[in-house]
Amino acid sequence: MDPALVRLSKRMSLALRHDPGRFGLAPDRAGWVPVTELLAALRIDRAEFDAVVTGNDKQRFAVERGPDGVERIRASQGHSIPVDLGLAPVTPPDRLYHGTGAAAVDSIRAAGLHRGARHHVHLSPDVETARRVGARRQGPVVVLTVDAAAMVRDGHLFYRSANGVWLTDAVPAEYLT
Ligand code: HQG
Repeated sequence: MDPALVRLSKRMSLALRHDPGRFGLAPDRAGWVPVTELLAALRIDRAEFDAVVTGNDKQRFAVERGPDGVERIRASQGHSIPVDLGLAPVTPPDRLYHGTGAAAVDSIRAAGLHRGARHHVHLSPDVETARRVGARRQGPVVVLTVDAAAMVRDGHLFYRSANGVWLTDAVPAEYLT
């Protein structure tokens, strides 16, 4: 994606996931904001907006018409503001993956995966995606394997965001290799 669109995608993520108040926005309980309000708040036009939403490498944003007929947008995952995405638990594949920086691995092996500032721990369906997520960190990337089948057997719940990211509350260390 063109660097200007990447910058705009990051501003949209900030506005929809982390700090809507800074832009004068007030997402509803499920995280939706009317598209016209977002355009006005970010002072962007519809063409730029469409380019980010459709050209997004990860399909981070969902756009739809709400029950009132108003077109709305939300981030499909990754919020730190309180939102209820309304996702139903789903059975994951037997194995999921988490990419991270080598510097975090000792701590993760001791304490398991924590959600940090986000609502959930984010897991990837394949090694390649996990590697890309981990590459956002400094230094060498480590991909950890999560025994999702064992977690399901032990009663842990999993959700899948609209853009295919697997979410769970926490991954205790015993399920990681
Ligand atoms: C690490 C991007 C030490 C964890 C990606 C990660 C993803 C620990 C960091 C989405 C730890 C949190 C989420 C522990 C976890 N000790 N470090 N016990 N437990 N960590 O960004 O999974 O571009 O909140 O390994 O594609 O990296 O935003 O999570 O490195 O889907 O759409 O703490 O963000 O999506 O970092 O990435 P993050 P993440 P977007």
